[in-house]
Amino acid sequence: MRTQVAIIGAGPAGLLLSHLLHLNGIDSIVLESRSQAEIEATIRAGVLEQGTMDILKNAGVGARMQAEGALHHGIELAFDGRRHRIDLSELTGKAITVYPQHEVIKDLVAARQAAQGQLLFEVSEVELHGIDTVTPTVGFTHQGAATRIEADFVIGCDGYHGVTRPAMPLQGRQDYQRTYGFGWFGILVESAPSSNELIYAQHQRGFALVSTRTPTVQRLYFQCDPADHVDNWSDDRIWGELHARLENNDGWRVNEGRIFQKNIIGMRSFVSTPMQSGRLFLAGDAAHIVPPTGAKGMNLAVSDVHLLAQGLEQFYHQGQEDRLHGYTAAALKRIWRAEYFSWWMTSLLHNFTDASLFQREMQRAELECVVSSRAMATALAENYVGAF
Ligand code: RFL
Ligand code: PHB
Repeated sequence: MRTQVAIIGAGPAGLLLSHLLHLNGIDSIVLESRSQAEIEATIRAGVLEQGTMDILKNAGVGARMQAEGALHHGIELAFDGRRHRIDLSELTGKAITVYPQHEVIKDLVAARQAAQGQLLFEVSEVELHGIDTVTPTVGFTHQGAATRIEADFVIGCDGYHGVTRPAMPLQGRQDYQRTYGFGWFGILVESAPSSNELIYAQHQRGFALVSTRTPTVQRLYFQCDPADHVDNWSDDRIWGELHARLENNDGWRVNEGRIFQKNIIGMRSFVSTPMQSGRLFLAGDAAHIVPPTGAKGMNLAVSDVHLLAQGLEQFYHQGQEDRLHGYTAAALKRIWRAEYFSWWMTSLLHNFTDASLFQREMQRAELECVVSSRAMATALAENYVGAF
């Protein structure tokens, strides 16, 4: 098989890149290790920045997002028994949209398939060769047959556990990493929304987050031990924990409902540089991870591939490579900003078991500053909506 751009991974990064290239007349093949049904059912992100919405809209894949996504103009921060609204739109002129990542995936898969794009599911044994030449190849197995793609470029969009980052030459690599001693317990619930806006709660029992998916499905999270197991958490125990962390005596309550999914996710900050070597480029979670507190991961994946698509377009249509050469530097500006914000939101809102009494007071004082100083609230809002 021969193509211009071989893309590994059909997450938001790989699918959007393939679609953006197609709009520019550039041919690609996407290789995905899971099935179409699986990628379209995996529950992950929910918050899209305005810039992400604009990219999806301009690429002609935003119709359902605009019709079904919910525009949110603010978020709430809860601590010390009180809730404080951060008015994102008033402070920044921008808003966010709550539209599930797997719906974005469905829209992108439909667009690629409608354009007869080559999207191969359930591939295995993906191997990269010759990335330091101008004719890299990708070997893989599909439907029992060993196959090979010859391409001009290979783009690693295969997430944190993929095969493309380990294929990068070790010389000159620098990884940056921070792990947190806690995770998030996430549930999906059949109920009406408990709140019109997302609630980020800091509590002595640990962080909790009220988010939403649709008018009838809600997404809730609470800080937990990353080594804990979902089987240790009965529905009653989960509701007890959420009520304790989210409610006070103002009468507001979290709506209970049938819990139909439970999972535990770890939290880490991670950046691997450079994001390119020869004809191999990395985008999205393959190159960097943020803890979910700032809701930035998918938005970063979208902005990476937006930059890459521009670089590849310049290469093919103008015969110039400076955008591709500058990809890592351009992408990292936004990535470090999002790493900083996600780390800061995580530090502001979670319980750190090793925190001293002094550090706990600093955390509370910082929360007070954020909700009482317009300047600090604006800084949070700008970072949250992605106005940078
Ligand atoms: P993905 O989505 O991980 O996709 C990678 C794809 O590559 C496939 N793959 C391979 N394919 C072929 N060969 C191989 N060897 C392969 N190895 C892997 C995988 O099967 C997969 O389909 O990476 P991508 O495209 O970079 O997208 C990143 C986002 O998915 C991620 O950053 C977000 O989900 C993070 N995130 C959030 N981001 C936001 O912007 N807003 C949010 O509100 C938000 N909430 C979240 C989140 C992530 C969460 N979890 C589960 C970590 C909430 C949660 C709970
Ligand atoms: C979600 O709805 O999954 C979600 C929302 C906000 C976050 C993280 C996840 O910060």
